[in-house]
Amino acid sequence: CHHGSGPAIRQALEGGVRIVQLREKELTDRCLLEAACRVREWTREADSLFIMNDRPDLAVLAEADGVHVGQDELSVRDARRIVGPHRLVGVSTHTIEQARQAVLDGADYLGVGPCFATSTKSFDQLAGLDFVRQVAAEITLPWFAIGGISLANIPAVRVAGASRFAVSSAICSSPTPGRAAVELLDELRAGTAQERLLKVKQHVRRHMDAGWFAGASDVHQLRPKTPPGTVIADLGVASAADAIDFYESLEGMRVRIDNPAVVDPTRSFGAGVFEIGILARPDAGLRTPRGGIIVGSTDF
Ligand code: TZP
Repeated sequence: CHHGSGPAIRQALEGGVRIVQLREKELTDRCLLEAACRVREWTREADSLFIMNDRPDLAVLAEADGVHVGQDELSVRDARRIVGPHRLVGVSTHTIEQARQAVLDGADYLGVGPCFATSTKSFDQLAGLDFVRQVAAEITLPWFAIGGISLANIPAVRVAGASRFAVSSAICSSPTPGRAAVELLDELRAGTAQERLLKVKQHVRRHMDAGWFAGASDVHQLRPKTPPGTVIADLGVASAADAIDFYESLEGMRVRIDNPAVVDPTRSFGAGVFEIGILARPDAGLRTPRGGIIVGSTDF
């Protein structure tokens, strides 16, 4: 950390971070335990969890809430023998086989990554978002996407299925760790394209019989040109990145393919996305008994 880990941790806690993992590779055992005891105090004051990296023995001595091990550290079972049944044991996983094994070994949560290249830790292979998708489809334990996570790529990782994230450099390498933490948490709360799509779907389902809905968007004027059964999802004013994100999540849903979909982020990307929606992605899997449905952003 630019500031030593202390200030970054305290500022991150002030910013709203609710779990801190102490990961210090260079300290002597004695200094590491002292650091762990300090982090324990700060996290306790902030009503946050404290996880000790690598060292179940120090997790117990520092009264941490749990310990996190990697594939080269003590196994989940051996870590559990030291920390007991009431502390959390988390494990880093880089393949779906390791994730399955972690579940069998009785881990409480998983780290899943690296999602992106990172200088914080070296890896032979990049697990990437394919691994995130595999875990999202299969693993029901809590899990955290990790490795190169930043403000910019959180939406992509969420679309891949992650809802929890662990970061190091995005906070610790920031000149303003507290602000970085706030921005990351805001991004998490903002809601994903997937979640927005779900809202559209729920709305459409609730109004199946109504046939279609009109919103204020220009794109609604184009309705006569769309094939019957078209779903027009009016995103309101969205950034181009949001629109693409949303559009990609339509593809990611793999729902039943029946009807055309038009994604319309008004006043930002409108015409372009309209074309993509009509020409390249004629589906949303939403069947309407009578004609097209237009979902206006004011409707949900
Ligand atoms: N385990 C998998 S990736 C990683 C660890 C410890 C590094 C995460 O750090 P950063 O800086 O957020 O990429």
